[in-house]
Amino acid sequence: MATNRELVRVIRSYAELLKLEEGSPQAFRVRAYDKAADALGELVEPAAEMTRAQLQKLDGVGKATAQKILEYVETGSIAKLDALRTKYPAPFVELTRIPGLGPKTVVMLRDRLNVNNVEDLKAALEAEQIRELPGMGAKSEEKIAKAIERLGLHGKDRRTPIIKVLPVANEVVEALRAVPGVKRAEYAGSLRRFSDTIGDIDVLVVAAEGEPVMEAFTALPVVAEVVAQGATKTTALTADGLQIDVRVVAPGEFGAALLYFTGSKAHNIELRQLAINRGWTLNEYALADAETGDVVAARTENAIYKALGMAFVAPEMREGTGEVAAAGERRLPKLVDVADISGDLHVHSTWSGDGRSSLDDMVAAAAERGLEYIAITEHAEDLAINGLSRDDVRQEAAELARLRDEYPQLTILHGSELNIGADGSLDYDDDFLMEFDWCVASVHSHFDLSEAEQTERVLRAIAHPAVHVIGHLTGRRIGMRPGIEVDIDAVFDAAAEYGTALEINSHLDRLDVPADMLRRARDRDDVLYTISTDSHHVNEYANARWGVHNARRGWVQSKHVVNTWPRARFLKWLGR
Ligand code: DGT
Ligand code: CA
Ligand code: CA
Ligand code: ZN
Repeated sequence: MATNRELVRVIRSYAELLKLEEGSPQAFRVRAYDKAADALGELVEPAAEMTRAQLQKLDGVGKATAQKILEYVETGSIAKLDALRTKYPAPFVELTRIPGLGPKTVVMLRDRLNVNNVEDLKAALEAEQIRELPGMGAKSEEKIAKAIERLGLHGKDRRTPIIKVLPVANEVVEALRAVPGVKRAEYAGSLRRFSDTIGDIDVLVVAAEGEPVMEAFTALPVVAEVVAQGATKTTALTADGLQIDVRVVAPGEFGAALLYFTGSKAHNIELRQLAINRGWTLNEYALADAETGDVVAARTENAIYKALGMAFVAPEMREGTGEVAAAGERRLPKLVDVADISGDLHVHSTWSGDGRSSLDDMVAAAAERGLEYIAITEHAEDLAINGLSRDDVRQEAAELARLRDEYPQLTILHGSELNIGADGSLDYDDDFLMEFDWCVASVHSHFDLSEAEQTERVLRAIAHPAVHVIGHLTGRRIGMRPGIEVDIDAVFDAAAEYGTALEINSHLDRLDVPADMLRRARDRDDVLYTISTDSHHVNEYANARWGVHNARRGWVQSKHVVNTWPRARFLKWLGR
């Protein structure tokens, strides 16, 4: 029976391909299917067991969507979706990830220049053919070329943003765990290390026999093509061209296999050297004596690290950037953990144009999650379609006063998410700003300025007395929009000097500040962070865990994350 997770994936693919068909991401049908996918994602009961009438009662699910869901549940596919996949193959759809190339443009590129993938596009750029198309010029060619470069879209060895990979990996491991004889199924590789983009999914399964596992795997609905099938290793592709490697290992070898296939390669190489120094070998089967072959440790990762004289290294840190030495010398940082989070300092509601849950619902959900404090931070007035006027701000303040009475256990800060202008200026005026309890300042525009200009505008916002934190520093959307270029060391220096925190935004397509930037400050004690969800819907509070994973990848310690602090300490720091 189709799981909700599977249905969400299928309906999302449909919405994505409809964008091309309809020529716009904002088309009514596209938005309808996206909304339906949201509704399915929130559902607790299995959608596959629901009747047509029940489905249509779901928010966002209309007649056509209900029909598609039923078709999928009954037949395992949707004829229209299959037709769209044939018409718009994955390498072609990938073109829409490039900023400035909307659905209409990529279809035009295909019609006029026979551009079917990133490779073709690069060739067309080199031949200066793009500038001849309506609405394009030499400047657009330059922009596109730069975006391809910065997004790392190279055609052949293409990488997929983590937001697309994680649901697929979860679908696979959950299905494999249900196969008879399977004791464990986990994903390893770059996904377990929580990389921003993923080359392929590596899944490890513990089972006595491989064949039944591989039979079940290759029969999964998410598998579109089997590349190679064996009893211990099988490789398959999804309809989007994402590769999944499944390996079956014996229970006694699971730790060694998990360690090896989690990587990274650089981390593995350092561990292997430590093993060699002790007269041992380390591979995907065991840590063993080089002469006798006697197994030293193999069952758990922990046992292997311990035998090598090291502390356990969190998967997010295994990048060969000093973690092996630190674990050997017992000086690994105490990483932030999701259980440490006690507040959320970037929260929207329908007061913002793009909010999707009401203020009352957002506050109720925060209280229900047991958060000690939140900051309601609607968009500010300079964001034309979304922002709050001064009048709105005053009205919302009155609502918050009412909600504070209703939820005495929750501290509700009246905040704002300000827009950092091209010159670093902010919304409203300084007197008005000082009345907020909490201000996030974020870049939402002018992504193309030079590094010097970007750094300048961010530094100006950091120095503003009303600003407590900089939101999603680079503004990147992983694999879709390159972030602004900033002098990150200058940003850290200024943040430390003014006591302004840096937000680690938890949205899976943002994860911003990026981990490699965070790592540059790992030895500093003077830079503070928030890990916030930037929620626009009650379901998004749960995204905090993604922000935490990203922070851990950046070696961020709990003590430096202000919203891990208990309320009293946090409020004291805030000066109230
Ligand atoms: P990806 O898939 O490109 O996002 O990155 P990974 O890290 O998942 O790499 P992948 O799928 O090629 O291999 C999974 C893990 O297997 C990798 O992290 C470490 C291990 N591995 C692969 N090839 C080698 C190798 O040549 N030497 C060593 N020591 N480990 C390897
Ligand atoms: Ca991989
Ligand atoms: Ca792999
Ligand atoms: Zn926001």
